[in-house]
Amino acid sequence: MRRSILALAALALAGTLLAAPAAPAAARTIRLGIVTTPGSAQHVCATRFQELAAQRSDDALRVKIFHSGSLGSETDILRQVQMGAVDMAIVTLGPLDTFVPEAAVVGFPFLFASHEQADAVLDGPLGTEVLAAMERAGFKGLAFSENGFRNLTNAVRPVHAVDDVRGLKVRVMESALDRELWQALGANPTPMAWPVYTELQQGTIDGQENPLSVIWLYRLHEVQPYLSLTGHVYSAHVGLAGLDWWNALPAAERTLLAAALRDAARAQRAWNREAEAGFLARLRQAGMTVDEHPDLESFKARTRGLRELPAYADPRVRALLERFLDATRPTQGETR
Ligand code: EAX
Repeated sequence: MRRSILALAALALAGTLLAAPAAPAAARTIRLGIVTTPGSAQHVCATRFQELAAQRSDDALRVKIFHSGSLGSETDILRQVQMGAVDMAIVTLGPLDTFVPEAAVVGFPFLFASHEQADAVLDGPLGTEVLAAMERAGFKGLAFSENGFRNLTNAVRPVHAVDDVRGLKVRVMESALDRELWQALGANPTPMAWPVYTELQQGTIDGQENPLSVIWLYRLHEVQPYLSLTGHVYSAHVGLAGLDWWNALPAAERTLLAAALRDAARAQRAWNREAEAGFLARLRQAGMTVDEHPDLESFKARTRGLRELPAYADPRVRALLERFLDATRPTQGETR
């Protein structure tokens, strides 16, 4: 008896010694894809998520971040998540709308008047509905982080009013909505995957639109002399997982990961907002001509009727858009 206990103890000890150093028994590596580079909004959220997941699981949940286009474009990343080749992703909502038409609702021009309003709606029941709609395309939508309000840059002329946009070749995301939107604004929109520095440099396209952090991080000031603070669309990011992969996880891991991503998204949004003024100062210092107060009324006059766009033709999507418009209805004196 004594001997067998000793033998068992020895076996257990040997087992401990042979085990990989400090790796908890159930360690899991989670492959997460983003298109952008370290320092970007997606990367800030991804690294915070990585830290929180590791901390809260005693290092059992290890997020491996694939970044800088190593998995292709955001559209490519989404396809890989659908197929299970990648477990999770943080992507811009634009390219998601070709998979999940409800995503186009969030990108309606001049929908949100402020960050606070975007948070209230996207963290509330309407945002939850958009996340839930992702299941129909094989995604588990988990949390909204942010890219920010998008602004137009170009190399041809200062853009003050919407008529200045006429005929500009503007790169847009691979999004159903964005092509229709920029056509309605009078531009000549060209859908392209990110990044687009070379195309701007070579003049294949005249302009593009993105939040200030992206314009700075991708050094677009080197090839785009004019920046107009149009803030025409609030560009959300979404953290999501492949639905089948997600459903196969133990419930406790799903709970931990969902909370970690939500917390990471909140921290990322705060970071983004704090950093924005600094990006504007740097872009100006780098020589960009900035129109801080473009004639937004002229843009809004053109975008008001856009609920009739094909991107909102599906009655389910249209109904959701109407509810978003109701929830964000401007108060007296403000305009959308
Ligand atoms: O996330 O494709 C885009 O314009 C995105 O905003 C860009 O990848 C930054």
